[in-house]
Amino acid sequence: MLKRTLTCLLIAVSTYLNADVPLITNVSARNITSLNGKWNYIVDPLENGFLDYRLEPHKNGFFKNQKPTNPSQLIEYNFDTSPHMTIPSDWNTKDEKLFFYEGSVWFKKDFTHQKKTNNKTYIYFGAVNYRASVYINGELAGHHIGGYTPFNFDITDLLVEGKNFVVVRVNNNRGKDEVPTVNMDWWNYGGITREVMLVDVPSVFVEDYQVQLAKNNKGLIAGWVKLNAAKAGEAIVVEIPELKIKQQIKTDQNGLANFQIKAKPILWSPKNPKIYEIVVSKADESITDQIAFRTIETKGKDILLNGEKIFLSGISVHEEAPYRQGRAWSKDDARTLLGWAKEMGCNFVRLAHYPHNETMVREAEKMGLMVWSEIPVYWTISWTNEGTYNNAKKQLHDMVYRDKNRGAVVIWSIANETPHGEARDKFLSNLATYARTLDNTRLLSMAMEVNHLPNHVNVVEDNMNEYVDIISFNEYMGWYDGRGTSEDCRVATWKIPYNKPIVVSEFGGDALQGLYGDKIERWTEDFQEELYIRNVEMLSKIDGLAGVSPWILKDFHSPRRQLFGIQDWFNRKGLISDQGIKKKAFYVMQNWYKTKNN
Ligand code: GCB
Repeated sequence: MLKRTLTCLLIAVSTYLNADVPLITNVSARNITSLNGKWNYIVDPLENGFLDYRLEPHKNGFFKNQKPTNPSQLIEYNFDTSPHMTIPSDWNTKDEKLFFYEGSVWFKKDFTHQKKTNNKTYIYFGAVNYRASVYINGELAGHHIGGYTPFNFDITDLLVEGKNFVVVRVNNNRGKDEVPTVNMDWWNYGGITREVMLVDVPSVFVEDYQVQLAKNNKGLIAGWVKLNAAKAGEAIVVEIPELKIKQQIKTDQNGLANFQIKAKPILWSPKNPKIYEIVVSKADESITDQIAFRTIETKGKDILLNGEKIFLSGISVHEEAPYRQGRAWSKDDARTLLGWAKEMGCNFVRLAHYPHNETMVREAEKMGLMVWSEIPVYWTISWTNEGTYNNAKKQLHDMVYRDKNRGAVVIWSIANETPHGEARDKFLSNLATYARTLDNTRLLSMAMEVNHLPNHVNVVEDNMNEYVDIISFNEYMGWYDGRGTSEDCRVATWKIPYNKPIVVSEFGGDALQGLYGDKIERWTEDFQEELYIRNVEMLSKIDGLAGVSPWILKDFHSPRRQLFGIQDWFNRKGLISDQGIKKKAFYVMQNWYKTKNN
């Protein structure tokens, strides 16, 4: 029986199994205990932590964190004498030996806990890439799949008074049917890459809420508050002190309370990123949040923020740390990356190619940057596989749920550079329809591809156009596309037959910072600068151009980038080097954005 359970577990973990525990919203405003810091780790390329040499369930699975009870007992692992890693982080940049490692690593941390009555305790992970199996005191708390979305498990009954331990098996093997799939242009950083915490809440608690303007209505705040339990008659108070709003509501039999409040808040915009403090409370708890109010819509080929036309002066950003390599996760990381975007003159960031950490989105809001957020439905994933679809759907759901109260988020994007085809169309149209049911107040997009025809004719045509609000596409004129020279931009013509706003979600080319030469010499800053000048010239002429987010803010690690002496495992399309030095092309964008409306 045990054998079957473990074998099933391994299979399930490698395909799709998410314990469907609803997400607690705004965890950092709750009663939390951080589990960041030192964790012991054991690298496990052969899954010894689960299986013995016959691939039978191991009697002493690593999740048990066993210690010998007498000196002759054989136990071939010991977390306490194993090295430690500081969490959050990725193992690839924390341990030299693990730079290229993809597989399993087990992590363990000890902690103390005082049990309280009428209380629940959850363990919350901001993200673990890609598969996580979480054990408390040797017992399974749950599994999660998906490297960029948060998850939590109720561990109340697994905790003991005093000393406890948590073990997490993390596995980042790529898989054909996964999201993303086996092939992508960024580092598959493995590990507990975002914050970990214990969250203490009352037994009946406010699990989730939405406080935003009603769709395109500047005078009505609409939302709901939801308890974790189907408890009717619970009194909830929603307050926005600065607007002198205090509204009492009562939950229905589903534990849900809807509300609508007439109000005239100052609207958030890049020029005036006004944020209100709101408080959601009931007798035994009070949650404070920071919320921005704004409207976003399209009209013909224009994007309107608060009813006024706005150009999205953007930049694409990977969640990679400034100055050091590895995953970004902290407030400092966010402020540095977004600070560079502001310095460039941006009012918009495309957070590529997966949901970034919550801090990044919150900081963008504070700094006056509109956000495009996306899921890693990237290139050619398994369009006909139901598990793949459900996985993408779940990641979309969790992205939207986590950030639904962030006014700065204006665009949800559901795919990047996917190939035309019936199965793909079915997959993406279903996903788009689902996205609308999750949130009908924001704009929907997906980064499409360009069809390059003879005589420099570029066409953007995609069956998905009817499902999106914004036509966005990635073009690489002067780098991959055309004849690979920026001169092509001068003669290029564009056919984009839709009456919708156009956002060019990528353009660019590589340059090694500090390498100079002729403007036709690849990899030099001069080549990249020229490419940017010509692209800006070309794109400005496109009818309906409502924004751009060139590729990319900063050089980032990618296993696809092998050119020795130039790339050295970096995609060098950054406008800033991995060491934080600005390249010449940075100033091309800065100068262009000075002429725009931000
Ligand atoms: C793209 C992809 C992006 C790559 C970039 C490149 O179109 O969307 O993920 O990193 O091109 O540098 O080739």
